[in-house]
Amino acid sequence: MGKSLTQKILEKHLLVGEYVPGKEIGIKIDQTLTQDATGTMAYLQFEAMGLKQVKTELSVSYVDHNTVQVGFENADDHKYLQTVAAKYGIVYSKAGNGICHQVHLERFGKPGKTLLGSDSHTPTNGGIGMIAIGAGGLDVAVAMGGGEFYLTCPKVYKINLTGRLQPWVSAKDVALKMLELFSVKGNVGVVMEYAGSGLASLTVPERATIANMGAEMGVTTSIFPSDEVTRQFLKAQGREEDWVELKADYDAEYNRVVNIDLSTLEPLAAAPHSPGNIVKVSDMKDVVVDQVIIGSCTNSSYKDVATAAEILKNKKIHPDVSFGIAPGSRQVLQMATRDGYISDLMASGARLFEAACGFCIGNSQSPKSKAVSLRTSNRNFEGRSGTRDAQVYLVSPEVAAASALIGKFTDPRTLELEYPVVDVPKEFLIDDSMFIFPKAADKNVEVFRGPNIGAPPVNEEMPQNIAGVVAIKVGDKITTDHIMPAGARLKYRSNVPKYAEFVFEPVDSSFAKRALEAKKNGLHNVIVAGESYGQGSSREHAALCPMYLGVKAVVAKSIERIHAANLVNFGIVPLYFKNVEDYEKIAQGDRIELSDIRTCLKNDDPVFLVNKTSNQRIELMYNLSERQKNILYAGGLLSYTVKEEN
Ligand code: MIC
Ligand code: SF4
Repeated sequence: MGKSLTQKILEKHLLVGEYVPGKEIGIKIDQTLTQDATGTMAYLQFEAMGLKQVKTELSVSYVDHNTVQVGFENADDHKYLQTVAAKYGIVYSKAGNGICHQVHLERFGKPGKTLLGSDSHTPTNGGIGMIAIGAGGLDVAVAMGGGEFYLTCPKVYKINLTGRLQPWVSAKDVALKMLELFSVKGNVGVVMEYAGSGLASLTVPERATIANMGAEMGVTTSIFPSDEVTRQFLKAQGREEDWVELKADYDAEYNRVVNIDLSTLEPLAAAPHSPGNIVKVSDMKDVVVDQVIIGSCTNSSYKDVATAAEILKNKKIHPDVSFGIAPGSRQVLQMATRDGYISDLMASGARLFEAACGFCIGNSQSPKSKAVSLRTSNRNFEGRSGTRDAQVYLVSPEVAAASALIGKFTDPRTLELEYPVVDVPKEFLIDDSMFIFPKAADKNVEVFRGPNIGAPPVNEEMPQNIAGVVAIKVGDKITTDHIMPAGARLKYRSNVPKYAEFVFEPVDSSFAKRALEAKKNGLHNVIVAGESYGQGSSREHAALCPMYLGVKAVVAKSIERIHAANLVNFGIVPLYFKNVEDYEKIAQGDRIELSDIRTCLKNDDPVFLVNKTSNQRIELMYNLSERQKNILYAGGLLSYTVKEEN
């Protein structure tokens, strides 16, 4: 029987376990990436583990999320990242060089290699034929030190693409179609592997857009073969030597095969407040639009910017629309400037933003109250834009530009305009001067630590009994943006005690105080949640800060992959209801006990939650490998790794 491309690459990198879907495996990581918002904690943990230098083929530290620099905190973080990179042999990408996933695709992504990134959109580089996975910063720190990365050996779905996209329909619409088909939950442990004759017409940046939004489905990653299109892209980036041909065997078997005829797709949008709420743009036509922004790691390539510019050339955007554009990288910005596209956009009334995440993470460009905001980014969770009652829709650059022009949601097929076809350039403009390449790991570099940078907190060992209180009960689809808001709070990422004050802020701003009070009184805190808890970002602060507040367990109907791994890494036990109806038997504030939980895990016995307030006994399940149990006993991966080293 033939092999999928996923299986081929994973088997080549297998260090622990066997390639059996559903079982835990440990793989070798060739490359890592971090970004500033997760990076400071990842490197603080790298240091705390006593690791001496990076052992990967390449590790890059990007500064792209928080470049606003209100107050000293961001700039201090940047300097810390720069000095720590120099000390341990990591490439540093300065603020202004672009968004990690876009820049990595341009300059470093290599077909057939593995990439682990402390950002959930790391799978973007699946567009160039990598197994690229998002994880918490601590897992990335371990991988940088040469440790294997553990994941559940995935099921592989084949997405067979045929046909060709019609004019005005683009890669974003494929990504949104996938979300319509698969939704934002229930895809844990799956890799989406793209194949079929339709691939030939999709460029690498378009493939990257599709792989990028796989993150919203909760899959492990998405991957495209490395073919002639990939070779052309790498050649244009001056890196043809990085190309190898990679594809699945013709007789490969998959867990599921789904066919998509590209020629049948139409412009789509994700309506508030979930990337999985898919609507047809043609059904939205009378909706007035207040803000439009093109950018983010999903849609900020040269083609995206150039296409918008071509649509808006010699026209003015609607006077009531605030329209902005954030190119994905300095390469895109420089080329679009050289080729006149930025000037066309400026002439149309666009605002130019830095090549960074910015608006996408909600730390700038928050729309007005109740605004309708059209964005080409990948997440429209409630409040993520920084405006609680804003209605954010996710759309393609084509829909964004057309709607900015008309002032209403606009199906671009209705514009009296020929579709501007923008090809991938034969040669990209290559200027690597905003990377700082390490000389060799230089032990003498003094690491800069501003006052905002604290040591990562270490947890105590797991108690024999978890006894305390249900600190909060939340519903379904709670994202990490609900648990640990970013936006204006981002600047506290390196200061856990301060950042912890904002845990669950968008849901219940009294949570942190309450939890800390209970902890002081010797009670353990437990979180009770519905389905798909911890969707979205990889931010480990959504586990680390609750840990700091004394949270010992999460009991949920289901938990998303990266978050479940982060909980274990910070010594919080992820538990599931055996019968989901039991969710109703617990209320916030109930006194509860999970007796002998340590022994239960050791003996593989079921865990029971005794609700002392209502006198009920609820059976819980867990899905933990022996390695994960040992991490939990130690109180988290940091203590576990330090213990193992000594
Ligand atoms: C996001 O898009 O939510 C982020 C901000 O990039 C996060 C990482 C973070 O919270 O720092 C992600 O996707 O993992
Ligand atoms: Fe940055 Fe937004 Fe991409 Fe996250 S999703 S990496 S915040 S651009």
